Amino acid sequence: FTLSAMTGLATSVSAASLTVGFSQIGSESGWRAAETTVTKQEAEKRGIDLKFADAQQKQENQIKAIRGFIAQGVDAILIAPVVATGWDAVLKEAKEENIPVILLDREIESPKDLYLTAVTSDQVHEGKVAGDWLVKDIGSKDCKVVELQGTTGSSPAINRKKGFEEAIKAASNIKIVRSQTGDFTRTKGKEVMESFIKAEGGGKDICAVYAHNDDMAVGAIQAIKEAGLKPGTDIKIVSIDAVPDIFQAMAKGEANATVELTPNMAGPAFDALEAYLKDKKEPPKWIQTESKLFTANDDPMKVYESKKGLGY
Ligand code: GZL
Repeated sequence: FTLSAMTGLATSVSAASLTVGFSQIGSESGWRAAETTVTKQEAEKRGIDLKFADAQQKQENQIKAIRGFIAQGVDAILIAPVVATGWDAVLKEAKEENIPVILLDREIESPKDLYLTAVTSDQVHEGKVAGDWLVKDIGSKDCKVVELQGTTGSSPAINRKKGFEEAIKAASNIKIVRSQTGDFTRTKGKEVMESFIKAEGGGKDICAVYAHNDDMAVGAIQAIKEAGLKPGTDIKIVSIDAVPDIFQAMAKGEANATVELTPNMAGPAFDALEAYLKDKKEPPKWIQTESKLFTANDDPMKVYESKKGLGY
């Protein structure tokens, strides 16, 4: 091969590259920011032309962006759906134009023929892993838990609550006494935790916080410290995502456990899309990513270092 022939080959392949629209929820958490970074890296690696739209966590902005992608005639659409309902109409419009849709990191309640596949973790399992850790850590001690829920109506908020409640059901000594959404953000997580502390004897009656993501847990840690209590010892902290900052907190003894969620949903999504478009290979309706428990005993600063460069 001469160099020019090689370059020619390369450009001809990239000329046939795909154009994919990505309707992203927003940047409400460190994990979400990492997912955006990794999705752009995965597209770049494959020579995919990615059209990115940030919805600032509003479903109507996502639907507008999806309609824009359909009008542009993109080859496929990625959606991280902020909530689980209200997608049927716009997904039918994409289907009418034969534009395959892939869901990232959250499920929806629409009929499964309206999307090609969903790349998500098992969020009920995540909640169960978190609850099982707490049951083991607490033993037979009476424990009042406060819960910081994710975005109301989102599949992770619904499923993580369900899984955690399943895990603690048999432990009559462990009770969720307060539960409210912190919308997956640090700011809201801190605000809601402040109200829980006020309502529960200045916080001394609270034994543990279960936060549906690490960002809300980090907000709660701040509120607990400002109330003069020690997060990680006076009040146990268990959450989900495994973002770098939760490992820094663990290293300081201020957090106890997290369930890992990979920000790389796009890799499996693009692989399934290319197999579908090139060889008409139908993927399964669900591509599951794994969930791994990390605690303060797992060398947190080593894990923290390993997560550098992923765009958190
Ligand atoms: C879960 C994902 C959640 C993350 C949060 O799969 O949708 O959204 O756990 C993010 O950090 O806001």
